[in-house]
Amino acid sequence: GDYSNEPSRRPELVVNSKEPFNAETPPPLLVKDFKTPVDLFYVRSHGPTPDLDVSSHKLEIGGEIKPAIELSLSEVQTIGQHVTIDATLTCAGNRRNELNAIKKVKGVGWEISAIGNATWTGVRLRDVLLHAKANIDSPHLHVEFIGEEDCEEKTKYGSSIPMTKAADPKGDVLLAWMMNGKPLTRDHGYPLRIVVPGYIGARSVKWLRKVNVIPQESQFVYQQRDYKLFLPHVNWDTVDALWDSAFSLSELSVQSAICEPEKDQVIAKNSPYTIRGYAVSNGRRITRVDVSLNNGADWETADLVQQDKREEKGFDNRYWSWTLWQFKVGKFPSPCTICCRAWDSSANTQPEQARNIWNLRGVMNNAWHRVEVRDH
Ligand code: MTE
Ligand code: MO
Repeated sequence: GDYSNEPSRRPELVVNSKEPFNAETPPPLLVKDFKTPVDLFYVRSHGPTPDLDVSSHKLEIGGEIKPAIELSLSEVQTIGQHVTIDATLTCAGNRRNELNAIKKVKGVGWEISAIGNATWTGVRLRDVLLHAKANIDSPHLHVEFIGEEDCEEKTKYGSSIPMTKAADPKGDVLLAWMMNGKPLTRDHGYPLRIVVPGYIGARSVKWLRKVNVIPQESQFVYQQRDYKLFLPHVNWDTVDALWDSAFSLSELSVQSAICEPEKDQVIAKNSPYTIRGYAVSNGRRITRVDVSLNNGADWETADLVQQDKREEKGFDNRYWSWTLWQFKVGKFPSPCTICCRAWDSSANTQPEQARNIWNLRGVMNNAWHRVEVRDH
């Protein structure tokens, strides 16, 4: 790939891979704002960053849509009502480093910040599909998204979601051109990207070039290989026979993490300290976050500081934004291991040990998050 025309980036970002660019937010900055600043938002790219010209960029709607339709960004913008939705985006590989520490996994390393919360403005994918006269009532169809760039895997970036999510008016899937009220930046998909709230970030395709209505899941590696779960005993010799029967990841499970203190931080014994973190669960409301100061032997309830206000508007299970929480400690019992776990409105919670959910691709780690604190 040609990496000679990459955009400039904030020096605060923690870079996990330079080419392609993969970087995450320092955890204390992550919990400062309910909406993550765009230039501090994690970046996960599989190839060089496109530098697209909005005046010539075209979106194609095809697959079963025949003949295919070509749309400019301004034409996309006239198709439906403009909608603004708050949604957290998170990579299925978030917290991969903890799995890698147990046993080596394959994939870009991530600590706890391959996640961010933003406001997205666009038109509903549902309206675009209706405009293209797609059969949105067919439950067997899938909608595939293809990006503009050539990835390091020597293919375009492609992925899909089921029509049932794509066309669900409560699914809130957008063709978005704005993030936090400004045009998308190059790193986040300028000029147009898909945003699939509640699904793994891999489905929110950036630099969107094509939308295809197709009879089965996308055949791109990013759908068929990269984002699948296996048992802990499956290794690189045995996985080949299992790829096709394993399901492609889509909806996220319940997740939470401690952003302050950071790992190995020093907190003087018996001093006051406020623990902060995030929690999110695929549209379900976060109902409780528990914190333990002794590695899970005893638990207390954290304060939910800020969360999506969708309930006031009468919407169910569309809490796409994360919840920020805090737990104030009067006398910190350093040294200790603190941990957190979240619960959602269906009483889903997180598994105790990452080793039980270890998988060779290192995806979907939502084990209790532990942070060791020192006293000097
Ligand atoms: N879209 C394209 N075209 N190319 C990519 O590499 N990466 C995906 C998704 N969309 C990707 C893409 C993955 S794995 C994630 S987690 C999100 O974009 C990250 O979005 P962000 O970089 O805006 O945070
Ligand atoms: Mo991702």
